[in-house]
Amino acid sequence: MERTTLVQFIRVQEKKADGATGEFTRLMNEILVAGKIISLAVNKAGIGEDILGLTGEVNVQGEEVQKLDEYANNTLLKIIGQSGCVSAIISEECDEAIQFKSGPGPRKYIFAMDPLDGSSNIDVNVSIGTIFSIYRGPEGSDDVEDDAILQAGMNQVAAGYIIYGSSTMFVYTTGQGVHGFTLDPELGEFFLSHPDIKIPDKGKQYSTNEGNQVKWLPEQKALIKYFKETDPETERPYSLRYIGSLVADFHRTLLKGGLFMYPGDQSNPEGKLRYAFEAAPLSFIVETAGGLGSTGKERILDIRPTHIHQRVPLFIGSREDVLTAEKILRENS
Ligand code: AHM
Ligand code: MG
Repeated sequence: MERTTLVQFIRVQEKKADGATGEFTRLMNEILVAGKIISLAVNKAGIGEDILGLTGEVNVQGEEVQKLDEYANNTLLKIIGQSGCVSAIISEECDEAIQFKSGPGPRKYIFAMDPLDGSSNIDVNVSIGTIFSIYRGPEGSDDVEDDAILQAGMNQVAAGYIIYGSSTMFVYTTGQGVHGFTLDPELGEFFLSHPDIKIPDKGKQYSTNEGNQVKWLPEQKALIKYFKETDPETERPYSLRYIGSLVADFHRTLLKGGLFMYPGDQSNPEGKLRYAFEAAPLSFIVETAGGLGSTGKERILDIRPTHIHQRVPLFIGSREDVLTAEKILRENS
């Protein structure tokens, strides 16, 4: 059977694009190399490699840094930074934007990443992932202004994630379909396994950390109550599925449909998840697949962040389920 590799797929897509210079293909190739290196490290965590556990440091978010977090961050920074394709990288693990002022290539793009999301799950063999997002930057500029770094999600050129699960998958979009590739561990190549993914218009599952209920606002409590009620016409009650690893929860929601939520609450009105590293890239993917990404009040992709580590409430998934959530939240607030 003839199989399409990720490299072949990206090359063919680029050929179809008007005015393509090959720069984007080069950047994507670098991401997939970094993805393979991180995948290998995740698979080997715990055997011989000294990369399981905590580094003893606390990151900019105030969370304990896992060794694998640091490893993934350094791997991506090095490979993408040296590629000559980017003028700046913003990372969930780095306080400030990192600028690349010299080196080969036109440094056309700005790269945003959560190098290893769901890191509290590393030590317990639960799926984790890398999330990335690509914006166009000011070409050849030596100083990338905040304006170029903090762009609205709808300006994304591409977004994707790599899930390190029972298999490793690379899922990405440039706005022309969402495509998934599975890593063949023997060949070390990603092969097209999920072409043109479409999220079901409505699902039967909701996904949230219900342990936070006591802190939730009344409208969020009303929404969860709705999903638990019995109504055969709307296929309720919904099932609850929550892994606590965003890439894994999102991947399931994308393939099966339903609604993932990380709402704001009394102590954290903006919720937990970050706009640039989590909400915006996953919203670009879900919208391209036919779903929606919302704060509960407005479209995620329309927001222009004001700082790199800005957080935002997130309601993401099947179109009908997100619209239902917006309606119930509105009616109860
Ligand atoms: P991280 O980026 O520090 O790994 O944190 C984000 C993770 C997401 O993967 C997940 O959706 C969320 O935190 C889970 O949070 P909680 O433990 O509050 O349910
Ligand atoms: Mg994260």
